[in-house]
Amino acid sequence: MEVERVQTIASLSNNLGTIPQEFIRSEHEQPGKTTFHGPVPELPVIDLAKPDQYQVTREIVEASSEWGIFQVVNHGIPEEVVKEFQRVGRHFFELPQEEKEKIAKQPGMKEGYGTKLHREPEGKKTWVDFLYHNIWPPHFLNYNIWPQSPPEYRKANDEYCKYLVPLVDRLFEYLSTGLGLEKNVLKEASGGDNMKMLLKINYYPPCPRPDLALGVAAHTDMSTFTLLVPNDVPGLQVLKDDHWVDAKYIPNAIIVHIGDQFEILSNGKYKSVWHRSTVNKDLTRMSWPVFCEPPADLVIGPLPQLVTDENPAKFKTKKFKDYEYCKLNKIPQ
Ligand SMILES: O=C(O)CCC(=O)C(=O)O
Ligand SMILES: [Fe+2]
Repeated sequence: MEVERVQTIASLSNNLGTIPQEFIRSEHEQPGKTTFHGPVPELPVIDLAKPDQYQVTREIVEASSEWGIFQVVNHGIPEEVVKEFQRVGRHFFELPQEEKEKIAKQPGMKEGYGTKLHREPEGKKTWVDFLYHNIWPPHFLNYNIWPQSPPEYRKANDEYCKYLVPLVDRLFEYLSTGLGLEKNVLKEASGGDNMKMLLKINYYPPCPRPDLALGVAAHTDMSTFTLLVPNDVPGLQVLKDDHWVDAKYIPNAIIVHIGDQFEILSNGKYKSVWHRSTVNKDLTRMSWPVFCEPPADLVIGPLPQLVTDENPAKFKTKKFKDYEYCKLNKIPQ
């Protein structure tokens, strides 16, 4: 099946100065009309190297409860490791189209190169192509769906994971102790060593009408949490107190999104963040979210330790795959 990629549409649109009708969001979504420009507090930035680790825990708990998102600095992933990981990802998207199509996402598959085919309820499309593949745990990886070019692709991803996995574990511990629980509780409740990490690379080509289009429409992630590195073209927006606010680009920071599964496990103490992304008139924006997900058959619900008569369960308990099915098909949970 021939699929039209946004990258191709973009190269035609840039000459015309307009975008196809199906990319023009309805007014209540258009970034030109809905981006908040008033004074707003900035997304919390948390320095993980602070000597007072109790303070770090407090800041993470506060950010996860108030915002559902924060940026971490001094996180232990070397800058050159991130740069190389980003370089190889960008290289893939700059390959000739037929090369990319070799790993095109097949219907029903989660992994592969793709473009959102289904229109959203309002009939609109988003200005992005993407690549999905798992990056952890090693026994779960299918290298057939990984880019073969550049040749350093696999090494750069392995190297990124070498640092990302300990960071994920560390964040699990802060978030667990921050709920008054033993440090291993949240990780175990998310599948322990069977927890999966799914990489998505978003490629947002330049767009002649960034005021009208969206890269990714408003959503919450269904992960436990998501760790994202963007390139230096800003575009992430977060819904805070009913306003769409820009996330500031901080070189070398990692952006941590609380996803639906942490909201559920914490019985609502941590908030899964509504976010979306905008696109740029002249520059290609890219982002590399890693979704930390429970195994499909794991049952997730509010942790019993957090449910009391005064604080009854706010969410249903169900298998992650059932949650995912409802979310993807827009069926109430
Ligand atoms: O590009 C971004 O900054 C956000 C992407 C995102 O939210 C997603 O792919 O789930
Ligand atoms: Fe997201």
